Amino acid sequence: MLQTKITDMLGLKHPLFQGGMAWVADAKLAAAVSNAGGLGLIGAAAAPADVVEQMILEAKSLTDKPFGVNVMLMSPYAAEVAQVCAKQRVAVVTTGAGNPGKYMDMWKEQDIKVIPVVASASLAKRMERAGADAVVAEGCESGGHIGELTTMALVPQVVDAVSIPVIAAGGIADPRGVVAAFALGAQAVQCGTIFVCAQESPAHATYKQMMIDAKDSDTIVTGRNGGAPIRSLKSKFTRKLAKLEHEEIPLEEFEKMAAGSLRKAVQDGNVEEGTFMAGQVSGLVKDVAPAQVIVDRLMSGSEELLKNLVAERGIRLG
Ligand code: TUI
Repeated sequence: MLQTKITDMLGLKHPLFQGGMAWVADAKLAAAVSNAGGLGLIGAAAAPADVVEQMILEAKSLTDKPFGVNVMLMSPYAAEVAQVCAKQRVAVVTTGAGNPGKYMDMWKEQDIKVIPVVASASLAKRMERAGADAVVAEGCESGGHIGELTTMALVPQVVDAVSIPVIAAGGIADPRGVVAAFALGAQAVQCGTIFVCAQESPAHATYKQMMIDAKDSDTIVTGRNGGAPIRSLKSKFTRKLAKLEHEEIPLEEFEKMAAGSLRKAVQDGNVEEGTFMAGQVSGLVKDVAPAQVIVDRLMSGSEELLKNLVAERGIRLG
């Protein structure tokens, strides 16, 4: 068993979070990951507060293990969702796409562990000062909304900037990535892309197959001009978005096209108008498997690799 400051803090079997992916990370997926010993997260994304509350209640009915909610701070419902998390006293809140400072006291009052996702060391420091229990340092290899720095550059600089534990995210989909994250100073990892292909994930069969078929360079970043860059699988639609962006069409027109495209990908498998968010490790995803199998493969492989790293890699010391 791999135990760290994060497994101690949250009472987890494994130092593994599942990403709070928009439309994908529902109650069933989060509960399945928590039941497998990781930390399942419900992705609130842009859902209204009552929908998020229903998902929390459903997850509570499916697991007695800790799970969390990811609050997407660019959502028009972020304030109400933040309140629902406090009311339901979820074990953990993670946040993305912004600064959760104004909600921190409310969550801490309910004994919720608050773990903001950061894309820079400076935000990590601000979050520590505001009372965060840990931070997720997410590199731009990730799917979805991303910052500028890679995981390899970001994680050690965040580790040096704060005293709270750091969870590494972005570009991690197998034991090699997990062990590398520990070497960078992380106390746990967060994986999103591999869980899109969990059997329990509600992602459309087309989305799962696209992920399995994807190779290393099959993701693309769109939306850099609008200030919310999104990494997703290359498709006719995302190539068109990228081209229009290059031609500098008005921002409103671009946003009109992008709006709703996440839902169309996950629920409808619509390749004409969908944005299939995915990380650069899509090429490492080989099959659809139960969450329990994904977690077990990742964590038992990581234990083995950590024990045998030097020998397995043919490295000679001294
Ligand atoms: O949030 C994510 N990934 C996401 S959110 C999402 S849904 C969405 N839809 C449309 C537009 C935007 C998002 C899909 N994927 N990851 C965590 C993350 N947070 N990555 C980067 C950041 C981040 C970036 C800048 C956090 C804070 C920040 O600056 C805040 C500040 O005030 O300094």
